[in-house]
Amino acid sequence: MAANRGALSAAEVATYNRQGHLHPFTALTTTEAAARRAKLEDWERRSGQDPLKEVGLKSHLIFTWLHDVATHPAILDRIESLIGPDILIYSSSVWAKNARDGRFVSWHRDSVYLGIEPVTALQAWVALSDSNRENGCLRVLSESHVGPDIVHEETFNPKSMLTRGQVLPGVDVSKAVDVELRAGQFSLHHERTVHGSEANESDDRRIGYSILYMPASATCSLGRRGALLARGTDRYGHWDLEKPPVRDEDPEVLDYLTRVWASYRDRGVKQDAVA
Ligand SMILES: O=C(O)CCC(=O)C(=O)O
Repeated sequence: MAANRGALSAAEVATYNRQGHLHPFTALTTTEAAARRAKLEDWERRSGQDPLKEVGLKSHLIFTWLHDVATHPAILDRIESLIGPDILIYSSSVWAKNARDGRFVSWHRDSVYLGIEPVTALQAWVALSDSNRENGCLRVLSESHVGPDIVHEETFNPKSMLTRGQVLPGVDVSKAVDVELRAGQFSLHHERTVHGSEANESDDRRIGYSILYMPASATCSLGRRGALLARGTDRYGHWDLEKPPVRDEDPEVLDYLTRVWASYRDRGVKQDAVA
């Protein structure tokens, strides 16, 4: 069996369990991150679309160059240290803020929408541009993953990147941490960790790619769902296994995703913070 070269140390695992987040780690070289950004921007030019809105649910099934990132050994090795060797990817999304476009992500908790049981899923956030305080980097609230359950209020603020403009009134931000990353680096946070980001006040874009991982043993309380086996074996059969992309924007995959999306909507179930 291949060595798990990027495994977390026992101290890092303890820190993750205590804080609910961990960074920075490196997955891509600066050149590799720039190549992903160029491909994304080429797609944006050709399609005229926002990747979060149009291909936001499972971007790793649509683009081979995002599937490569989502299944990168440097990320999966860390994920394996936290949830074991049998790893599923449920969703992945590109979060691109343009220079000074005023868009932000209010504080929210993803687990509220996911229905993954037990609540062990976690997200990697991979920087495809440098990401810092000025350009609206990801922010996390330390230790919020062990905090009480919370209810989002929906504001539908057009500047919010969350479709319903969810907010958490009165959230205590005294333990907020700026997740500053260079292009190619990534962070990890637990699905219960409250997170968000402020507007991009810089002259360049801020682009991140977030991927949601869970153990193959997890179930979904919202019904039968699809997921991609990223590493290990699925001995449980709780999820419909999705296929890795063989080419970009495969019409069959796009059709599959349209059907998935419609089935989620039909049930009137809020699947995700961006749904
Ligand atoms: O990229 C951001 O600023 C926020 C990302 C986020 O909220 C998420 O991945 O769930």
